[in-house]
Amino acid sequence: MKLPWFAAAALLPFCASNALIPVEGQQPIQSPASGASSHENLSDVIAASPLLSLHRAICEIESVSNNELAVGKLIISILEAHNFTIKTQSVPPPHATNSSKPRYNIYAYPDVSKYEGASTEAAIPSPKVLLSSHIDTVPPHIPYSLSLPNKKKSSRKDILISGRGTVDDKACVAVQIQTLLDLLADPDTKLDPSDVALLFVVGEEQTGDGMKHFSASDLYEDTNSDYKAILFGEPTEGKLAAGHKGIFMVSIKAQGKAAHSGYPWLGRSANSMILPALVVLDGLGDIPEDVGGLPRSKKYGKSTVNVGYMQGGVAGNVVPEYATADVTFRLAGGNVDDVKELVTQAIRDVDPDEELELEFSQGYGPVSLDVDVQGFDTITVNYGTDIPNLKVNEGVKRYLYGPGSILVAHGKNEGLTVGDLEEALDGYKKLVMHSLKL
Ligand SMILES: *[C@@H]1O[C@H](CO)[C@@H](O)[C@H](O)[C@H]1NC(C)=O
Ligand SMILES: *[C@@H]1O[C@H](CO)[C@@H](O)[C@H](O)[C@H]1NC(C)=O
Ligand SMILES: CC(=O)N[C@H]1CO[C@H](CO)[C@@H](O)[C@@H]1O
Repeated sequence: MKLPWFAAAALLPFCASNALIPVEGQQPIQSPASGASSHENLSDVIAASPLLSLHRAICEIESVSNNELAVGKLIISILEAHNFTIKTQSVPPPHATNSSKPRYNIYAYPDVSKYEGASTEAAIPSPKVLLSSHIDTVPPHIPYSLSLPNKKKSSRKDILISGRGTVDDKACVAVQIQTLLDLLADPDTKLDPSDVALLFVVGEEQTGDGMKHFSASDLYEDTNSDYKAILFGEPTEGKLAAGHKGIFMVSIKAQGKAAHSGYPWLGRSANSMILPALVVLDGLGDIPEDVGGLPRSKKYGKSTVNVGYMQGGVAGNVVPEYATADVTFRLAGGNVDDVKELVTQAIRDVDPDEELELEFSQGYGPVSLDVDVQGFDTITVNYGTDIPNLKVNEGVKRYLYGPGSILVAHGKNEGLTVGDLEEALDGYKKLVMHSLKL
C-alpha cells in the first residue's frame, strides 16, 4: 500500500530530516477526499522534520533586538541536548537603550569526548569552519504561521512558513544547527567534530554589537588560528553571495529659533535650514560619479540614498527651533572616508556657513566575498551584514549563504517555503564539506 506522504512521515520521525519524505512527485497536500483542515496537516509536516520543527520552535519565540535572551536559552538547551559545549558571551545592552535585560552570544562546539573520531582533547578546539548567524530580529514580532499559497497543485515543499524571523535570520540558525547535527551523525562524512563550531550573535539588526563583541573577545582570539572558512547566514535566495554593498549613515541636526508663525522673521526655521541639504543628498545617487555623484561599480550598480528619518518643529503655527534627519547610503564602490568627504562637501555647498551639525556613523565600503564553490548560483546583495564586524585572518574564506529572500525579510509578509529550507540544508552541507577540504 502506498501511504500518503504525511502518514509515511509520521512513521519515520527519527530519520535525518532530508531523508524523511521525497520532495518530488508528491500527492497534493489537500486531497479532495480530505475533510480535515489543511492547517493541522501542515503542522504535522513540520513536526515530522527535525529541521522544520527546530525552525518553528525558535521562530515562535520573539527576539526583537535587545530581547534575545529567551530564544538564546532555547538554542542552548537544544545544542546541549545534542552534546555541544556552549560558551556564552554576555553582550551589554546598547547605550541608546536603558534596558537591563541580559543578552548572550552563543558559541557552541561538539563535545569532542562524546563524538567518536575526535582528534583532540583540547579545552576549546580551534575549528576549521565556523557557521554563524544572528538570533535577533527587526520589530514587530509576527507570529509563526503555515499556509498553502496555491491550494490546487501545492506539494509539501510549497508549504509557506511565515512570521518574523522565519527568513531573517532564524532560517539560517536552524539550518546551520541541523547541518552539523546531520554531518556529525553521518559516518561517511568522516567529520572531525573538533573542526566545526557554531556562533549565534545578538544585535545584528541594530549596531552589530554582538559580532563586534565576539570579534574582540579572548574566546575568538584563542580559537581562530585554524580557520579555513566562515559561513555567514543571511537570506541569499539559496545563492552564494559574491559580495554586498557598503553602508554608512549621517545624522544632520539644525538649530533655529522659535517664533510665532505670523512673524517668521523674528525666528529662524530649523526645517528650512535642513531641507536643502536633504534635497541634495536625496539626489546624490543619480548624479554621475565624475561630476560629484556617489560611487558606482559594475558589480553593484549605483550607490543609493535613503532619507529615512526626519523630525522637526513642534506645531504648524510655530517656527521650528530644532530639526534632525538621518540619511543612509548604500555604497556600490569607493571607501567610506572618500564618500564622507563627498557628502560633507555636498551639504556644505548648500550650507556654506556650516550651521548644520553632521554626525557620521562608522560604516564600511562594499564587502567582497568568496564564491569558489561548485554548484551554486551567485548573487550580489544590497544589505549590510555582520561580516565586516568580524576581523578574519588573511586567507580565511568568507561565504554568505542562506534560504529565503531579503525582499520579504523585514516586511509583514516575511516567509519562505519548506523547499527553501531543505535546499539550504543541502547547500550548507556542501559548503561545510568544501570548506574542510580547503
Ligand atoms: C550524547 O552523549 C551521550 C554520552 O556519550 C550519549 O549517550 C548520547 O547518545 C549523546 N546524545 C546525542 C544526541 O548525541
Ligand atoms: C529608563 O527609561 C525609562 C523611560 O524613559 C525611565 O522611566 C527610567 O527611569 C529609565 N531607567 C534608567 C535606569 O535609566
Ligand atoms: C492532524 C490531522 O488532523 N491530520 C489529518 C490530515 O488529513 C488526513 C486526511 O487527509 C486526516 O486523516 C488527518 O487526521
